[in-house]
Amino acid sequence: MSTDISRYTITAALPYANGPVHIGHLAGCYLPSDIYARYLRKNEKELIFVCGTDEHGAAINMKAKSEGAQPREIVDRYHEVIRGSLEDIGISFDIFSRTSKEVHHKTAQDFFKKLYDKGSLEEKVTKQYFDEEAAQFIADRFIVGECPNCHFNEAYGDQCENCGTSLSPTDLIEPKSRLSGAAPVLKETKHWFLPLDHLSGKIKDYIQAHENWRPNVYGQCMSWLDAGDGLQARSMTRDLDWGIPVPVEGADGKVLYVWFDAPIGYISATKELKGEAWTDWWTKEDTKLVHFIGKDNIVFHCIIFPAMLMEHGGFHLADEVPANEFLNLEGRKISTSRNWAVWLHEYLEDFPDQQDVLRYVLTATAPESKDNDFTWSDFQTRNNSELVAILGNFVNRVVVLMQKYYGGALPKPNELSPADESVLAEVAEAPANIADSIEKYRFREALSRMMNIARLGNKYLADEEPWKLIKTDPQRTETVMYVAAQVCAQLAQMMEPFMPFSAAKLQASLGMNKLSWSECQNKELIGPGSQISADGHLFSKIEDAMIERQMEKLKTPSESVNYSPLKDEIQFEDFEKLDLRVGTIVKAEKVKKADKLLHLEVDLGFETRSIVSGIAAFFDTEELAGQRVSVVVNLAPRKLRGVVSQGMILMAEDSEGKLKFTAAPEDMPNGAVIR
Ligand code: B3M
Ligand code: ZN
Repeated sequence: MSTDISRYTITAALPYANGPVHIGHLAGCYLPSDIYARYLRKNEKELIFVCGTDEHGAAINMKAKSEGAQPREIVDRYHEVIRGSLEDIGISFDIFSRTSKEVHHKTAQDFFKKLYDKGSLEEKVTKQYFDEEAAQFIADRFIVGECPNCHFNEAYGDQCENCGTSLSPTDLIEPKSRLSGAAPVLKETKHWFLPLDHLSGKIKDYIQAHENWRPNVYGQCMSWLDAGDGLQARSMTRDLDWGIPVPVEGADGKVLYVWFDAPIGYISATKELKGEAWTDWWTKEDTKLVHFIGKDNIVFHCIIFPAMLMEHGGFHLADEVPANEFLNLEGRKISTSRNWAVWLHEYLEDFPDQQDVLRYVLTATAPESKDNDFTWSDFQTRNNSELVAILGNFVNRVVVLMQKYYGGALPKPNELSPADESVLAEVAEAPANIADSIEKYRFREALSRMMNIARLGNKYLADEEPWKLIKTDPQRTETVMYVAAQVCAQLAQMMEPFMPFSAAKLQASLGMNKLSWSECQNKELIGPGSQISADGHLFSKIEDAMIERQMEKLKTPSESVNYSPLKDEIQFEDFEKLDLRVGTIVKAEKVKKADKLLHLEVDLGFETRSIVSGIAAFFDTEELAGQRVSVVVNLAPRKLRGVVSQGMILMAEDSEGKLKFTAAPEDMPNGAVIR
């Protein structure tokens, strides 16, 4: 551990207050950051561990629209759900704030004003996408389209979550509004841009000074910096009615871009926590600033936020950004909209008092260097064959034998054998080995090293067999039980960062207090005469039935499914304007230079129509001849990539974005009216 660090500022990504948190969020940043914070506290370091809910931006608006609610109602609900569930799983924030607070609004506005007054922001009138049906500008998560970089077809207007690339809405191929589904039009609007292009030299110097960062982080940043046209200026304001008002003249109806205000949330939360002394934690060079995030947040924490801080001046930039990759669930990407997730609040209900099991499994399988997969069967196996069979079994045997032979009172050791000395030496070395891993943000490795203490204890008991020894050599047995108790005591201490609930329980059973990390670097952690209680039970077997129930839950949507937002109410007369007919596709071919479009010939009975449809990603042209379809036949003709389309095929879109035909029954003739 570096000696010239006076204090640590630890941040964990602010979860959007648009829904509950799931195991992906935990594995991504909340667990690793908590392990690190608990480790530093045990090392008696001065630190703050800050987080809170991210309450602006399209994510909140979309959720509000989908429920016909106001954004304020959404953020109030989910701030509480998230705060409570993270607290209940033991994430030990020093503050869990929220960006809708006045202190944050003021901090973010002052920050923006400083950049504005310095002339750091470029005021530009540009063309932005406008949803004519929803009558509002759309950006960020309001707009989706094909990513020009990896061709993921659900990329957002500000970022592709699949490849992490930061985007502008006009980069998207075939963008569409998530409010109305319509293709947006470009309209002029004024915004203030952070000139990342002019700042890229300074940003590159900053990144290159951190070659020690995890390869996935360093590599990602360098690839953006070295990409063809390099960094682009990015708008730091939006045309939205929910967010932090832009504090300058001529900005009515405009708010700060959520990714401008959100990272400043770490600073405003520090102000709440530390008052005027907040500057120690954000401006001093002897502060170590560590951002814990998921990989989709790298561009914002390593490029944009540092650029903002540089431009503002006076700030200390992040020293470490140990971003995790993604956690998948049963082999598939976790998806809130498809309810393919294990929700933290539901886990806590289904597995009461088993917080540490989830903490253990998610740390043991953490996606630290590559995406990883959570399966319920692995969860059960790790609990039953690692926590119960290795750690729990060892502790229980020591506690039971201590009761049986000595009524719980730890005996004085007699002469130590070489085997005893070796075990005690390993007990004393364990904290340094675990610290080495944690200091390198290798929490999986650190956890494994902690578990090795239990393996050491099991082997020692198996080798020494005190249950036999007691009959022939009670003196030797006293020494063996004393040594085994030291192993147990070290486990009780070293479990703390990873499994705080079980650590507290075991410390209580052993009649010991929390020790500092340095106090744990000893061969005797619990002295002769200590009273050890009879309760050594830490973990319970998880039965198949519990796992089957979880698998069942994955198959049934719950309230967490996000349905597409309802459109505004219309009159019957509006509907009557539509002319819908039955048709049959007679021919299909790809449209040149448009990955998603097919050019179809559709037999409508009374004529054959040419129609262009965005279904290429879901169907091969050869399979479409003869497909029955429902067609809107009185749409004004449109030219798409040079091909005239005289109508629209009606498709149903499921929560995964997959398209399926809404076809009429086979015996209904082409041209029949659909009403
Ligand atoms: N609210 C979380 C996300 O992108 C985002 C993090 C903000 S950290 C300042 O899912
Ligand atoms: Zn992409």
